[in-house]
Amino acid sequence: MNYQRLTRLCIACCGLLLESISAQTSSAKADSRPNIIVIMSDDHAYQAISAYGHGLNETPHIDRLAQEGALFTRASVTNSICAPSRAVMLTGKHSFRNGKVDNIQAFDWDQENFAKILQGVGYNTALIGKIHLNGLPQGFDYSNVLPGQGQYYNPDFIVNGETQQFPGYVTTLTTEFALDWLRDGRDEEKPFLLLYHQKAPHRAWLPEEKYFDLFADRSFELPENFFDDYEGRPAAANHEMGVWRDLDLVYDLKMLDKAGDFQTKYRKAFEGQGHYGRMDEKQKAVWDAHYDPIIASFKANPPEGRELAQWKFDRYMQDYLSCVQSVDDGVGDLLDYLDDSGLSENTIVVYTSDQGFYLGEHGWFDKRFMYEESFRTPLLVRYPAEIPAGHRSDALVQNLDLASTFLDYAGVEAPGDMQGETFRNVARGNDSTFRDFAYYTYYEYPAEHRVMRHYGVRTDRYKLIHFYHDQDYWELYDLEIDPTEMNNVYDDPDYTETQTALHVKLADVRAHYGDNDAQDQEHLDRYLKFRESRR
Ligand code: SGN
Ligand code: CA
Repeated sequence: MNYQRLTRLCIACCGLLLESISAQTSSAKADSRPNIIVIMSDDHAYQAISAYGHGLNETPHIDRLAQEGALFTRASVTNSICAPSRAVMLTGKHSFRNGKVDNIQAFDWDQENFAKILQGVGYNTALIGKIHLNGLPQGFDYSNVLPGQGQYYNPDFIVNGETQQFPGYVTTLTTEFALDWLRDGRDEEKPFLLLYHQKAPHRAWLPEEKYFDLFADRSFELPENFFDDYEGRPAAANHEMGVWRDLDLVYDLKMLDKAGDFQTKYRKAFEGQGHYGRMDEKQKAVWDAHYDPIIASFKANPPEGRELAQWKFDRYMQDYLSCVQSVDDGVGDLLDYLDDSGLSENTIVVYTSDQGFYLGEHGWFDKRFMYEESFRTPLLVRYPAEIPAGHRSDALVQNLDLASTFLDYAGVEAPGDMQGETFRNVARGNDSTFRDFAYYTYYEYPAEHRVMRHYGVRTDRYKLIHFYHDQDYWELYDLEIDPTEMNNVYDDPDYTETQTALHVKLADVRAHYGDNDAQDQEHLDRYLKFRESRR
C-alpha cells in the first residue's frame, strides 16, 4: 500500500469514527431529553387524593408523586369543563383563543399543539384514553381513545381511527393499553410523550367489581356548607347539581330495582348501552349481587329528610371513591413499570384532572363554577433530576401553563402565541417567580346543571367573578377569611377599595389575554344559534 492510499484510508477511517462518535453524541443528546407522561383523570377532586390531606380515601400511588416530587396546592383550570380543559392543555391557549369554549362545539385539530411540536423535534408520542375532542387526534404517532365520554364497562376505543369494543373495565383497559405501548409500541431510540387519560371518576360512577366493598359500609361527614342557602349568590342558587335534589336515584345512585318501582327520569338511560345495559350477564350478576341488597334495605327502611340527604351523599361518595381507587391502581402499575425499566429518573410524570369536582361542598356534585373546588384541580409533578422530593407549591399555575412547561423541559422554545407560562422554575422551588393571578372563563349555558356564563380573576387573596348573559351579577370573595366562598363581599363597604383594585386587575388581565365583552357576545350568539339548529 503506497503512502497516499494509506493516508486516504486513514482519513476515511477517522471520518467513520468521527461520524460514529457524533452519531453516538447526538443519540446520547436525544436520549438525555426527558420523557413526559401526563396522567389525566376526569373529574377527580383534589379532596379525593390523600396527599391533599382531606382524609376521605387513600391513594398511595398518586401520593408517591407528592412524596418524590411536587404537589401544587392552588393549581387551577381556565374553564372547568372537560373538552375545553383538554383543548387548553394541548394548545396552551385560553378557550376564546383555541376556539373550544364548551363541550358542544367542534375542536379544530389543525391548530398547533405541544404534542405536534414535540413530535416534530423527535419525540415518539401517544395519546391513550379519554380526550373528548372530536376528530382524529393530531400530534400523536399512536392514538387509542374513547369516543366522546366513553363507557365504563366493555368500552369502545378508537385505535388509530378505527373503533373496536374491548371486554373489561375502562380504567384497567386504559392502563393496559398505556403499558402495552410503553413496553412494545414505542420507538426506544426516541424520548417519548405519553398522554395517559382516564375516563374515571366521571359520572355516572360505575365502580370496578373488585372495589364494590371498599367503601360499602362507610358514612361520610357532610361538608359544613352542604346545606348552603346561596344567600347573596343568585348564580349559585340557580344551579341544578344538588346532591340531595338532583342526583337520580337510579342513574346516579344505582337503585335499579327489578320490580321497577323507581321510575326515575334517567332510569332508561342507565339501563341502556352506555351503562348497565352494556355489561354481559356475568358482570350484571356480580353488579346485582352488590347493589340488590342495598336496594332492598333502602326499600325496607326508606330514609327521609336529612337522613335521606346523608344516604344520598354516602351512596355518591361510595361509588365515586371506588372509581378513584382503580385510577390509583393504574398510577401504581405505571410507576412500577418506570422503576422496573430504569426510566423513573429521566421521566417527568404529571398527575392532574381535567378539572376539580364538588364532593358535597355547597351541596353539589359536578363542576363548572369558578369556586375553589372546581376551579382548582389536582397537580402533582415528579422529575427526580430537578424537582425536590416533597416540594409543595402554592403558585397560581394553571392547565394553560402545561404546554409551555413541557416544551421547556424538552428544550424547545414555546411559540409566541401560546398564552401559558412555563412553571419549571416553580417546580424547582422558586414560587416567587410566577404570575400573581389566574384568569377564568366559562361558557356552557343555558345547559345541563345550569351554571351561568361567567369570567373572573383570582389573585393571591381575592377572587372577582362576573356572571353575565341573561343576568348580571358580581361576586367578590376574600379567600383568606372565607375559603369556602360563602360570603360575597362585592357590595360590602369594607371592600370598596379592594373591589376597585380588582376591577382594574380584571380589565388588565382581559386585555393581556385578548378577551373582551364583544367576544363573549359572539360566543353567546354562536352558542344560541347552534342550539337552535339542533332543535
Ligand atoms: C355529562 C354528565 C354531566 C357532566 C357533563 C360534562 N351527565 O353530560 O353531569 O356535567 O357530562 O362533563 S351524564 O348524565 O351524561 O353523566 S365533562 O367532564 O365531560 O365536562
Ligand atoms: Ca371532566
